[in-house]
Amino acid sequence: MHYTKYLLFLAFFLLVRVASAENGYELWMRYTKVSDEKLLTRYQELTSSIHIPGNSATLDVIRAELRLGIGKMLGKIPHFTTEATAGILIGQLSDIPSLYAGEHTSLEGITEDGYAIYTKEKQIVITAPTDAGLLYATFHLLRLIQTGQSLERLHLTSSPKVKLRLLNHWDNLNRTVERGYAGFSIWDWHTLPDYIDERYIDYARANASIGINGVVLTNVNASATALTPSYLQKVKALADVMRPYHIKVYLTARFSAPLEIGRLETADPLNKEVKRWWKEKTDEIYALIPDFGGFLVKANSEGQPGPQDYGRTHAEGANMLADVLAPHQGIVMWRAFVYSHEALEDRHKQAYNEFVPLDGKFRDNVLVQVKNGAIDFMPREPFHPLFGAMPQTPLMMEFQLTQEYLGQATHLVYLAPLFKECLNSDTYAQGEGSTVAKIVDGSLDKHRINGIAGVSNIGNDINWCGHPFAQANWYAFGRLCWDYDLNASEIAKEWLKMTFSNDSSFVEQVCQIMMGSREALVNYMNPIGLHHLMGTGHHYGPAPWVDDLPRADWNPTYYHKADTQGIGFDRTTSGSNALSQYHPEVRRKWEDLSLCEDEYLLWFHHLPWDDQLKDGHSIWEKLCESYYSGMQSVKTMQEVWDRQQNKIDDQRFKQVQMLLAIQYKEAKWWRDACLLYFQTFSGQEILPKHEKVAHTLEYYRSLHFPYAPGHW
Ligand code: GCW
Repeated sequence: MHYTKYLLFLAFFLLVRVASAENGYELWMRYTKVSDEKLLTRYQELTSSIHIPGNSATLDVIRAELRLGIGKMLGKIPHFTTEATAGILIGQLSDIPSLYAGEHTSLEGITEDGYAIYTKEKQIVITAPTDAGLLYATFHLLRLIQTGQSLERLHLTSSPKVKLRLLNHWDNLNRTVERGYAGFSIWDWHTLPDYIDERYIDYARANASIGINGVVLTNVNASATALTPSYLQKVKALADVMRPYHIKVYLTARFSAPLEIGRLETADPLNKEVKRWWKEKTDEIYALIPDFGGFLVKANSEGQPGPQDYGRTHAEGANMLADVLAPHQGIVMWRAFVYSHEALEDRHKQAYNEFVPLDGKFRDNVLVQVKNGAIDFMPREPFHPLFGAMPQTPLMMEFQLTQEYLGQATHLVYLAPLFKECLNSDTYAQGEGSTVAKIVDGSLDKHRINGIAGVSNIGNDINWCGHPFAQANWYAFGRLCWDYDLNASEIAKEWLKMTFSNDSSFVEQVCQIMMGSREALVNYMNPIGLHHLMGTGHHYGPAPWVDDLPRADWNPTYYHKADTQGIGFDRTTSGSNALSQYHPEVRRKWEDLSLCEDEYLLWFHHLPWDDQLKDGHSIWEKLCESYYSGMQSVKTMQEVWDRQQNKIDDQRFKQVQMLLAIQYKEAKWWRDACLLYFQTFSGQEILPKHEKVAHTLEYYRSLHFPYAPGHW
């Protein structure tokens, strides 16, 4: 008897725990039951029957998503009918009965992938020029329900601002992920093509829900094996999964593939045999995957092979591939992340120097893919000078979602403000208002193709991204590719509601944590324009003292240039003059110390320790204030988070709580290690009002992390 009671108690306990446990797998597509009774009844009335005329694989996934989403949120699976009078009508204009044509059904101004959702009398009508638009509209409708919004008198239209909205996976064929902090690759190459993991489908759903329409499956540090026949079968299997979700697959092309898997003696892009090899390879791919997207290429960068190995230019390499892809409507995304082994030039300048002379020389199915900043995805970088310098070439933006330099797996950092800061920057390429966004979306220079890529932060961790809040960066990336004018805090709120809870105090408070998180990290890692201070190889933790790597520009000391006189990289005319690569209005602002924002001071200037800033602080004081305030912000994040207990499930509450504790510890580590080190040059005290540092500089210098993740 006693034993039975115990079992009952245990069962009850487990039930409660399971009920309040969430592992994050469902991302922002949890579709939790609507709790507001009034709203629930109204939603149920409006969605009880749905008519979707027409047949296609995409329409099938729309039906499946509605069944799942509405079924879970409203407790009633909608009835799919062929009655034109159904509560919801979803179809391309040509499939919608003529009865519904009229003023509201005009798709004027709606571009490919766009859609309209409106109320006509008592019916919700969803229409679009393509099935893809209908799919995006369906997710929009579900989002309205998820976030508790009214479905009455809808009248909205939406079109993406950018055509190619891509994730770049830096996933290797052995399933390690370069700079991946969320486990191993989600692509299980070994069991493909026969075994289709449910996860591939959920991945496609998640991407479609935020408008992502392309996926580069493989690392830019590429393996030619991905192009061999047996791997292409695997790629085909993934392409088949993605297709109904309007997602194209792309591959990275290793430039030396003709040598490695083609048994040719050269990979010279002007060689006839080489051209033929790529043509046949490309035709082979398209025979399997008729809508294959194209190739992403990292060439002559960090030891990767490329056209320069044969005395050819980047344009000659890119064009050779572009020519074989063109008949299939494929594209080449050629990366501008290059810095030469020989050049002693400031690394900031090298991509510009190599690529600007090639403007106008690329085929029209080539995009040059440029990182947001000239160094490498630092917590804060000024925009890359290539934006605005190659008007005849479509420049594709490359952001990094995986947090290589932003706390990796354990720091809560919401990246939408970083993305927007770059996209909103004014290049002055054609006078005021020539923002990076207008260059990237092709509107400034009238380009036919345009795109944004994000280096994925996805792995096989149960919650996909490692940190529960890293999911927000995947989400916000997709939403901003669709419309970069969306507000970062609105996106955060939308994501919080769907991912955690509609509780308004939770959403408000946690949104504040998210919105301040990137600035906090900049302060405790890389304040006032410092950059590249991280540990060698794995890039984990602070190591500003490193000065012994084989290439000068791999060393943190190359970037901060601290000495007893001062600190910072002089990129003005008295230094590397990297500023000369920007348009005059931009250059003048950053050159002039009275105009340059504090955020970029040490990025562009080498300044004496006692130099006075606008706020009255000396450089040394400002460094101290920033490092201490960054760490203090993390403390505040923790306090705010602690108040959210019981507003969300225990499991994710505790996960984030533990991760914030790590973030706090690491913020302190960055602060102490950097200040102690820079103090050896400034010779000045850390003011007594500040908490004492925990260890000696020798201690911080002695730390080693042989198994830090992401370094393969
Ligand atoms: O950010 C650096 C990374 C490398 C990466 C390289 C690149 C894929 O440390 O791991 O390689 O940039 O973008 O090519």
